[in-house]
Amino acid sequence: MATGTTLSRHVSAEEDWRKDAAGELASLLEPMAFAGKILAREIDQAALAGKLGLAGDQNATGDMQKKLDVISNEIVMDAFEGCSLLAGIASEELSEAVVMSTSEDARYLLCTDPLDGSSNTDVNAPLGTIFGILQRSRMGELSAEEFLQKGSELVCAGYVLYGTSTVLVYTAGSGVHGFTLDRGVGEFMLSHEDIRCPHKGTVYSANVGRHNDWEPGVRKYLDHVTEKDKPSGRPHSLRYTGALVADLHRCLLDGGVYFYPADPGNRNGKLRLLYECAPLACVAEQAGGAASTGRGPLLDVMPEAIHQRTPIAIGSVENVALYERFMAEG
Ligand code: AFP
Repeated sequence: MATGTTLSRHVSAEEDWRKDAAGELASLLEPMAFAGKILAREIDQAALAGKLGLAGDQNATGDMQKKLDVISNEIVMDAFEGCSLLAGIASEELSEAVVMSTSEDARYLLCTDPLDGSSNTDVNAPLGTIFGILQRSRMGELSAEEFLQKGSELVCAGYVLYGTSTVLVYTAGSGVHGFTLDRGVGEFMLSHEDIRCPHKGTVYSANVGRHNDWEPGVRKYLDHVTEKDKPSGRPHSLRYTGALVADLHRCLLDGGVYFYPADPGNRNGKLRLLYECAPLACVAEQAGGAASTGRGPLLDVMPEAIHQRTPIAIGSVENVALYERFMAEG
């Protein structure tokens, strides 16, 4: 196609998403794409607009908020104002889920980390936005419990990666597709159709500075991947950006694994289940990859609280399976 394929053109072609939902996918993805375009501009200009540094408050889970954390949350919420399909939003930056539309059409829920990788905001390193869309199990007044669904219930999930280019990646259950922002026309253009995660890779992403706090099985996994063994392609290479979205994107395209295990300071892991790990696990599995808590499929975990944390290993099937084997052996 001479002009390329825009996100909206691709989504409308994917409208067999659910027979009774014609047009709903577009109505849910467009606001997220718009938020991604605005955020790409805000991040690009933040240093010139005095928007770097700390905001001065903590978020719901005790993280010190950066100015861009607050701005990102506002941009995502503004983008969905007036979206009659969205009943509510659960966000890393909000202590409680917020009601959006009370329309009888409001059958969907958004779980989001508006800015993943906040430690990178002031050093021009990668950042991301993570989103997952659930369906309501009932209508009427919204309750927080409606967000507590397994990742396997997600009907749409994805991320925006603000890196050397800005890329939006999503799945609605029919594969994983990537769109690169063409700033000249202000459109996300199809650039990575049907992303397939390599079955195995030779890259791992982890905060190895914490390895002394890791349980024995994880330490043995690290020893294994750093051993010299040319036939099996070891030692593997460490790539760790400080933004899960960026490290996962690499795994999806080149193969490899990202892991953030539990440690004494993070007994249930650091990453949040509902709006970080579950949406990315949905994307990874749809791309032919895998996502685990280290002891079982991450998409099977039933959340008990909106800001619940979980250990995670996500990426190529073989790398995740090997990580699980080392954890099982202890
Ligand atoms: P922030 O958004 O608070 O920077 O956390 C980012 C993140 O959730 C994930 O994107 C990174 O891979 C991981 O945490 C970095 O955590 P460490 O700084 O403990 O390695």
